Amino acid sequence: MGFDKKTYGDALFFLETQDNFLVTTHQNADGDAFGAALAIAYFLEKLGKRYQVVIHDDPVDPKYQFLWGWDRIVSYREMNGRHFDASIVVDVPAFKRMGDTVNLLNIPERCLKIDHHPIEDDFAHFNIIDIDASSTCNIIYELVKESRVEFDRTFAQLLLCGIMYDTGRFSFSNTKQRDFEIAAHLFSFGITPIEVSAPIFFDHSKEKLKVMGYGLSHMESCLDGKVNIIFLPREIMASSAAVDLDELANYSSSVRGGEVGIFIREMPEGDIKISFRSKGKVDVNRIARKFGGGGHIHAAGCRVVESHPVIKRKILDEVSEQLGLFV
Ligand SMILES: [Mn+2]
Repeated sequence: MGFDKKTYGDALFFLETQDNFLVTTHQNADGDAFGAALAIAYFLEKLGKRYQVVIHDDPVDPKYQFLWGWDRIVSYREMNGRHFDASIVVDVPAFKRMGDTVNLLNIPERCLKIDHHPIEDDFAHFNIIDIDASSTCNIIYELVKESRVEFDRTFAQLLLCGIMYDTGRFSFSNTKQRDFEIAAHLFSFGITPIEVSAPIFFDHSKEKLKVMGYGLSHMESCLDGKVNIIFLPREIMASSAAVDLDELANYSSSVRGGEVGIFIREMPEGDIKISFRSKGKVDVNRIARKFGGGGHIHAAGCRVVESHPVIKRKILDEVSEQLGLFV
């Protein structure tokens, strides 16, 4: 599914004619979320518009402080009921994924959503969705390209952050030739790959590495090794809730002979967060959606209020049903 230039034109018209923007993204913001939100902020700055980047997370993940504009992001808690005239929501497939910042979207008809996930609920009045795009930053690249604003080193840093994060440094199954074309252009502004990849992929707190070690050493194999599960119980999560542990999901699906990796976390809030990864035979988006979440065929997630053994059983039933179709 692609879309024509008219759609970009409509989005650019919206950006040019509105002012006092809220820019927001999903909770537990990741590299694409930060890159996309800040690239939009930078674009608005170039257009001479007023804006504020607000995210649910508190504190904001310091891992991304190398990015332009990081110090301008505020948590929802710091907002004190500020009013906005228009909203731009990036990388958010479903309303509830925004966390508390949904409370700031008071004018739905002046809400522009830019995303590369399949739509789960149609909360925005105006959508730019391209599910073929590897990241939301790809779509913003195309948008800026259609505008009167010139690319520069700052755009390059922000957009490459999202593209490199969501493609796993140009290696995940979603990676396309277009990503390399965009990257080649963006790298021409003098930024180097390591400037972006080092803070995102090669910089970990000792606390995080120890939790990852716990998760890996307690990994469980099910369905004849086709499914590998990493589980972090509440007592481990209590000390590491703010740590970005998403890499453990990738490790769970990297086990030789496995088809699906599942990463289950008992959250301090009382519910359970589940991340799915698939090598391709199993559509984990389908499974995540059954439990109120979503994502892509290869990577998806959900949050449920159930006990760990119960939800594990239900998920394994879903996976074995899908694998049965392919065995
Ligand atoms: Mn994304």
